[in-house]
Amino acid sequence: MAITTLQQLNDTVQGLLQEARTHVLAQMGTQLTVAQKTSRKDLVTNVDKSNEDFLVHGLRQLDPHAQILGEEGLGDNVTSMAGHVWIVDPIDGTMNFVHQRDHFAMMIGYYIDGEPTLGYIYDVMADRLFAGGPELGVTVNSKPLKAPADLALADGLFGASGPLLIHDRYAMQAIAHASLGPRIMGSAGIQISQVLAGELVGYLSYLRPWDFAAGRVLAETLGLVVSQVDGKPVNMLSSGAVLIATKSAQRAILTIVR
Ligand code: 2AM
Ligand code: CA
Ligand code: CA
Ligand code: CA
Repeated sequence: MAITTLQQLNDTVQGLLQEARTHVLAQMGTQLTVAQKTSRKDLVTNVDKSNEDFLVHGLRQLDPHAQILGEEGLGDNVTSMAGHVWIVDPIDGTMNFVHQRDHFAMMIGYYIDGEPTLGYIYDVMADRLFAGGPELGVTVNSKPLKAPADLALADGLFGASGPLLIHDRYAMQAIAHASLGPRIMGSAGIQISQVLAGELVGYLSYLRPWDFAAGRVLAETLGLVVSQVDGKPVNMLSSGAVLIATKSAQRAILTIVR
């Protein structure tokens, strides 16, 4: 079937992710191959690679002229956001995947000429798929998701990053103290999905493009704000501290960091 509308593309990508989930669950029943990338805390498995390969090939069929950026390097060497760009994190939370067999996500972000267009965060074990974008709204397992309330930092749980909280970067201990308490999941995708669902008032972490590409699309669609810690816009092709929060929580956090 030829894809002519964004809704059809959205449906097809959700089907691709469900198929990917089936493969990942099957591979979890076999011995994993685990390797270190830069350190003992930075892992990659055979499933990260095979799932990226599956998703990149699937997206390539849907959108043959697009550029595809994948964490494990099986896509293209993307240096510009011009045209159609897909950004893929095949397994977000690889450490959780290896040690917990839970609390990991697949993520895909789609940008057209730099404009957030479609986003997907799939909590694999919970079978909870967040999907959509500015034109279509956001759904969870195909049911419309309402925008979360504009809670203040003082009235919500704060999604922290383990390393940033331990080393107190970006005033993270003060931010956590000002909130109802910090929560750390070890997966950007899971924590961003909790902000989307109104379960966290914000999330701050040092992130690479594939960690926040999907989340940015979904968060902005729901009236949440995505920025650097100085309030400046994020750049989709660089890494840095990224804040995803309600408008009220963002105001409080920017003041604390400043
Ligand atoms: P990953 O599992 O896809 O690598 C907690 O570790 C979160 O931060 C996960 O979402 C993880 O994504 C991401 N992450 C891990 N190491 C990172 C690094 N060195 N820089 C940025 N993000 C990282
Ligand atoms: Ca990784
Ligand atoms: Ca990631
Ligand atoms: Ca990953």
